[in-house]
Amino acid sequence: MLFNIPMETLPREEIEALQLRRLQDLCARVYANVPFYRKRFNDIGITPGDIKRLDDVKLLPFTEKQDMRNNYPFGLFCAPRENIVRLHASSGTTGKATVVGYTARDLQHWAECGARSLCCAGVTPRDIVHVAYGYGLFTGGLGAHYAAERLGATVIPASGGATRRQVQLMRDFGANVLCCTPSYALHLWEAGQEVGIDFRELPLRVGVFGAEPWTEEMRRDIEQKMGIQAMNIYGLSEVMGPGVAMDCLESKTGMHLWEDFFLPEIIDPVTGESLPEGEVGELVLTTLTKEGIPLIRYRTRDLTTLDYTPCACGRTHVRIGRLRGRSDDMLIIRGVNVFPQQIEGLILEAEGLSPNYQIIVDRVDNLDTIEVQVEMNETLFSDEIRKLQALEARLRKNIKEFLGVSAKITLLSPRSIERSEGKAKRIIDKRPK
Ligand code: DLL
Repeated sequence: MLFNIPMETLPREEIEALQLRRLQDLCARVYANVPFYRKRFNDIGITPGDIKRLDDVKLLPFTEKQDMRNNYPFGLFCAPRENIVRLHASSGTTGKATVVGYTARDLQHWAECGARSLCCAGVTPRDIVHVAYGYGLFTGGLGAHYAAERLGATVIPASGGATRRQVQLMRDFGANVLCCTPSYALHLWEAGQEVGIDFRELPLRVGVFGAEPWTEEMRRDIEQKMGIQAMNIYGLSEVMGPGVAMDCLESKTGMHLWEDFFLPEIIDPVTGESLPEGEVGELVLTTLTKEGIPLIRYRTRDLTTLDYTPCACGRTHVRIGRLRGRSDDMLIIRGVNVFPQQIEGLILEAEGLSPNYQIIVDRVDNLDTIEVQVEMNETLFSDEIRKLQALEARLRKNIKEFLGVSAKITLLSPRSIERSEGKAKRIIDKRPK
């Protein structure tokens, strides 16, 4: 089912014509209302009138998270403060928080993107949607909530925490859809095991999982454990929240990015040059309709690809590939680039290991070291020591062979790594800054 058939199947020329009109309007709006952008435009000698073709977006300067921080809290807002009806903010654990304001129309658009995204996952107005993303300044909870309401489904606003109770509520209320981070889905599954609830026997049919990096291996693991379709949803608070892009059931090979609202580009993260379709690079997004805090060429730091080939579902909007990681999450271990997801993939290929892991990076005698701590599942845990040692050696060998780094492997007993209610913390970097 599609939520907005005419828009989701708009032919490419029409999408691009709409994007150009909206881009021109956006440039005029920010030039008139946001001193930061006016100065940026003036500094490089362009005016909104210079945007004549869609490709002219490349004339415009990038916007970065630091620009939002430098203009904390409301400096980049493009609408009068009294027209802002909601604020969200990032946690701000490193530096100042980034603050995002939404007008009533922004919230309508966000709910539309979210409702389209839920439809991509096969969610219908008849479904009961359990939202276990955190509610609050984080966009996950309220984003999924309004998306499901817009669709006309029944929402259970559970938020994070009280995990065992949540599983009981899911059973009692007959939830069909679960929205949360993939790591929290596994935590819910474990809690189910503890209280004797088997997810495969519940009416739960689909998971709408995102907000953190995860692998195809993790998807298969969750699908098998819970007996559901595990779907990938992408979003970021600076740009909107969940629902910027979403997997569709028909292909599951990339997330449709709603191009009437966002103009995507892929660039080389080092040189800033545009990359052609299919090449991995940093996703850059321009918000075409946002009023509260529009962003021009926002550097997301997320690494992915663009795919304009037609999709089996009939939607014409571009697909972004599963995220390869954030450029700022990339570990450089003795000169070798490693993403946590690559390690996750190798862990989950090995039989007997669980998707609960942490990567500890340290520096000893001026050399970077890496330790992968990973929990065993119950079956492996009760196996003989010889088997455990063999598994440890195999994982070490695979990491060396495929990723080119020597890692220490530490197998932990089940449930020894602290569970998170939101985004899992995968990397502990102890290196001096
Ligand atoms: O995580 C918004 C969101 C909520 C998305 C619920 C999906 C579901 P932030 O806290 O600002 O917003 O974090 C955004 O999370 O730049 C990515 O690095 C990462 N991320 C989000 N979705 C995915 C995904 C929300 N599906 C940052 N796969 C983004 C991998 C993801 N990483």
